[in-house]
Amino acid sequence: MPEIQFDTIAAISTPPGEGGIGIIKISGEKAFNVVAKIFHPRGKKGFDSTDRSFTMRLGFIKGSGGIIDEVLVSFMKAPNTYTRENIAEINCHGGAVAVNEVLRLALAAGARPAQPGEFTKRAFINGRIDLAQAEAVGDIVKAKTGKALEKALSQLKGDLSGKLNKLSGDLKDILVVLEANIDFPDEEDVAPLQPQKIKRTIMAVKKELENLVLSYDTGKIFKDGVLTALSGKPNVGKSSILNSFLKFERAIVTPIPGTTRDVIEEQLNLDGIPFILADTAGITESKNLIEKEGVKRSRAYMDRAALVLLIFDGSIPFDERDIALAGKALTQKYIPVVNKTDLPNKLDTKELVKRTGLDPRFVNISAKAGTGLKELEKRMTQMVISGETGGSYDLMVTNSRHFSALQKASDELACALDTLRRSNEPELIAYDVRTSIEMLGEITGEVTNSDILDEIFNSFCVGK
Ligand SMILES: Nc1nc2c(ncn2[C@@H]2O[C@H](COP(=O)(O)OP(=O)(O)OP(=O)(O)O)[C@@H](O)[C@H]2O)c(=O)[nH]1
Ligand SMILES: [Mg+2]
Repeated sequence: MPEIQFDTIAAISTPPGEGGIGIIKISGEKAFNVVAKIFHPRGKKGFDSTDRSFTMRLGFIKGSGGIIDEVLVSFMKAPNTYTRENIAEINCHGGAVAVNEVLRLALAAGARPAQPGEFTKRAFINGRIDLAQAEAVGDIVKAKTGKALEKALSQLKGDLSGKLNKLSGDLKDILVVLEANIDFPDEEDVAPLQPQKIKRTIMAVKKELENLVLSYDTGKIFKDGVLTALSGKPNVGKSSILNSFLKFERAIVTPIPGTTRDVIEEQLNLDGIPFILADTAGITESKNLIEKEGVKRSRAYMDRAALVLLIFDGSIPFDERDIALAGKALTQKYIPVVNKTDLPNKLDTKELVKRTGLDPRFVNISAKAGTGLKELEKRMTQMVISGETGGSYDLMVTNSRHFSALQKASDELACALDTLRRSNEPELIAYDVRTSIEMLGEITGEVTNSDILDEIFNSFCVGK
């Protein structure tokens, strides 16, 4: 049971606006008392502590002005609930007015409005889930695609936490030996230091941490999307390609070079991987002030992008601008694309490759005829899955807080190995190993401070 007793909180847990149903969630020791004051069951009997947990009751919520809504209330008894406290969920018929009114009555009956993420925070503080799992709840709510959801669910299940606990356990085992040698260096029954064994364990743990650190680039992609720049000189068909991907006329398309001035970002879901497509101004030397600014932004997007679709116009010969763009793309992950293949070919791709060193695996498409797009989509997802825009991992770190803690934990172990190489001072090695364990503990919440907690839970929505 928790050491601190919390007050009873309430919030609307469904999204605002009209809906088939709206749920008010109430959690805390007095959750059932709060409900009893406003809920009038249809049958004879309400809910009392002798009733079984996970029971539902049909009835009415009444205020001073009469019936507000007909509702179903679920009663869940502590400690086998999300927050480990008593929870009541009032299922209204929906409609913003009824839901808000029921919440208002619950507050008048003794509950307090919940802070963002407060239900999940209680689940963490009351020991139902660890911190990494609590953060996964936030990710599940925000997941943009099936794959992002899959990663978040794996984290909620505790896959990451399990791994970290195992690694932390390995480090704790050697810490015990180190500390025994610090405290009782000459006692007979203290196992002597075995530097080789310690070194092996530290190296093995460090390798695993490094893998997790490396997985972050890919993990982030699944969560936030692959920023993909549509790049090319003016008029090659960048905006037309964006529109074909999206299957609606998002960007203005005209035969006039320099049509797109600003960057247009749209999300595209391919095989569960979120891509953020950025249609940019065609890159050229321009004297026009607006176009110039557009070109500047295009270049910046190209630099930032995780993937560049480098687009050429197949109906005209290449020029110096194409060559310059190819040179720029070479330092990045890119897919070379020839557009307008419905027109007679005038683009000498062989010569272009010779002049620039570009990857010769061009994808031929026609935004106008809609051909080749599937092939391009396949290449895009392959690049992510095969890890060309990141790696391929069983377990992925998707959270920047976890990433930086893992990085620090791994750095501490590098220090420990360094110390081991130079001397066998158990104090120094123990210090590094202990710090590394603390860093891992920060991820699961074993070691934590209230600032970190506030920061994490404040990013949640109210009612979660
Ligand atoms: N025949 C043919 N014409 C195309 C194709 N794709 C685009 N176009 C035409 O090429 C012209 C330019 O297309 P846009 O999509 O505006 O090109 P853009 O690269 O966005 O141009 P800027 O925004 O000016 O840089 C338009 O007239 C399009 O209709 C294609 O696959 N085949
Ligand atoms: Mg355009």
